[in-house]
Amino acid sequence: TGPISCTINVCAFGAPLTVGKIMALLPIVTLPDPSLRKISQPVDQIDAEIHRLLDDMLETMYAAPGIGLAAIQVAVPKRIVVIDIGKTEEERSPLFLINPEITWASEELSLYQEGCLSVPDYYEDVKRPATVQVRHLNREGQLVEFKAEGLLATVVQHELDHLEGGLFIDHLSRLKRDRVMKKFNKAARIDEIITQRRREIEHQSEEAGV
Ligand code: GNR
Ligand code: NI
Repeated sequence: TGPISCTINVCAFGAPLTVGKIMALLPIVTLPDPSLRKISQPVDQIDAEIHRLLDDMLETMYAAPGIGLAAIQVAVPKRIVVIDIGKTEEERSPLFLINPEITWASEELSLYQEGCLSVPDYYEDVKRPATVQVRHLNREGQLVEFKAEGLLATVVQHELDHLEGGLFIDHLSRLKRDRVMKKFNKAARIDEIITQRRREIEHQSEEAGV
């Protein structure tokens, strides 16, 4: 998953020039990785490195595919979120939230079936405030506010949970949460056994001189 560059020959004689952004797909951290429980730190300066991270996160989210992504999900413990709930490529309108805060939440609740790229193939209903007021820095570093309702309100809250080390399964009953954790712990154990066995086999064939 190296960087993807777009090289366009803009001059018939000169050397090819790389035009546009060079972007990378970042690996997504999944359960039971304990780093998902870290508290993310505020961004103090929105520089080129942050812009690069925002672009890479957006590409990673679209490729997954997902409608939201917090930086901690790509192993960066910073208070950064990207969201795009557009259903088609034409409807795309990415939101970049830096140091986001919920300044108001409605008493009215709404129920959505949630999923998470860090909890693959598991979906469950979660009840959250139906409408929220969100304050954040945008890509340009301006302090802005917007009101979110419907699916957007749910996704914003799901992402802000990630910044505190939270996951949507924390909103479920202990029984359901334990069942999910157990499934992912077991999958990780089996994965570890397979990896170890593969190393042994590679080691043996090296010794045999194959
Ligand atoms: O892609 C995602 N879909 C989704 C659906 C319902 C509620 C929340 C989400 S967010 C999720 C991507 C993700 O894991 N973001 O952290
Ligand atoms: Ni998530």
